[in-house]
Amino acid sequence: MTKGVATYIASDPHPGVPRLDVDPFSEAFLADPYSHHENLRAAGPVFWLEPYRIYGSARHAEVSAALKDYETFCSARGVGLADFAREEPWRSKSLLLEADPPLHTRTRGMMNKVVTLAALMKELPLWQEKADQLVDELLQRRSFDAVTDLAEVYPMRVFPDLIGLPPEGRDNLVPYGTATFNAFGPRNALFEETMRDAKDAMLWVASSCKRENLADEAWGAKVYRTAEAEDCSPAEAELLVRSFLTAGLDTTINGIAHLMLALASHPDQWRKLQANPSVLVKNAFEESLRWDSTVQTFFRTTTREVEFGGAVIPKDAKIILFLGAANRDPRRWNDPESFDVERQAAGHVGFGFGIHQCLGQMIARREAEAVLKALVSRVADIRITGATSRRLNNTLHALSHLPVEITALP
Ligand code: OVM
Repeated sequence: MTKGVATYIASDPHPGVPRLDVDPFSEAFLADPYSHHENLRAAGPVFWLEPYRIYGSARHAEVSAALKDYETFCSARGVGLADFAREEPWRSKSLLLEADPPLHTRTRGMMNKVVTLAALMKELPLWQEKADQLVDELLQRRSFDAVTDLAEVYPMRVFPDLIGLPPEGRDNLVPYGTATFNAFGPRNALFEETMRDAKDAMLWVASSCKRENLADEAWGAKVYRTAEAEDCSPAEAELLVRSFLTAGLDTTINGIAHLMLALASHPDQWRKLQANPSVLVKNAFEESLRWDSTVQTFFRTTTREVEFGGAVIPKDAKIILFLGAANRDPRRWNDPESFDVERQAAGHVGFGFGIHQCLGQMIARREAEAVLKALVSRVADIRITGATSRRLNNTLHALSHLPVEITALP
């Protein structure tokens, strides 16, 4: 293995594979991925991206099929551009995200005993109270930023306590998540910037995963206790806690941010939701994840030559899966560009699909639903009052600002 620069040059694709000169990590693409997706889907079920010499897929059928076939499309060689068989990973591999069976079966099985609906249910009254309180505060102000004053605030008020993280230094969580998600992409300016900015955050995260720094009754300590009973070592438990810290904040923050964007920009859907919240609150969040997927891309690596999407992909090839594009594939969804709270959004791949499907999806849903319930019972309407802005990330579709005004229900 060589550190840093990969010396490996992928062989040319088979003649039948469409070749695209598209860079999905360019600023233009990252700033507005949806305007580029149709070009990718139209190219074919599978294509070759010349700038990185990798395969890609952007249609729902193939993206789901690749995610489902974890034996052929493996994760242990990294779910970013770097192939861990040829390049040292920038941090020790995640025992969940960057693992295959049988290791993944053991670690995920253990974590499924920590992340349970029953355990989550105990948190919900407090989570709702906190969401209600936050929306009451925002109603006092009327005008606020739905990203910095809501989406970035609410998960920080519930998630770190759920894990039992040290009270000091929690503001390191988002920079650490941002860095990890940038690191799934190429070594571009975003990557370099993120690695410079997240040095302290990396140290804080490493120390916060240690048993002695986690509150006794919360989920971090529960990982260590469950690990003992389930054949995972304390060293593995420490790394598994890291997965919570990495994947738990920047994802939910942008999920809630896009939910707010969806509702604020679709007043008709907001009215539908208000007319029938008991049915539509759950659906609205699911649809917002389909409509704007926080995690836009993940990669897999082939473990054998495979016939896929009418092409032959060789062994040891990287393939980028465009989750956000699959979620708006017209072959799968009617009127895919429209945000419709009544749509059956199940089957979207915003949480992935198959054995790696998001471990924290219940947490994400309960957070978003608590916010949505607080809004629906208090707010008459949400109006966008200024320019929406984004921050670019190699993996996440992320918002930085969404100025809005809300008015109270009579
Ligand atoms: C992990 C991890 C990191 C980033 C994302 C993720 C979306 C998991 O460290 O396990 O899931």
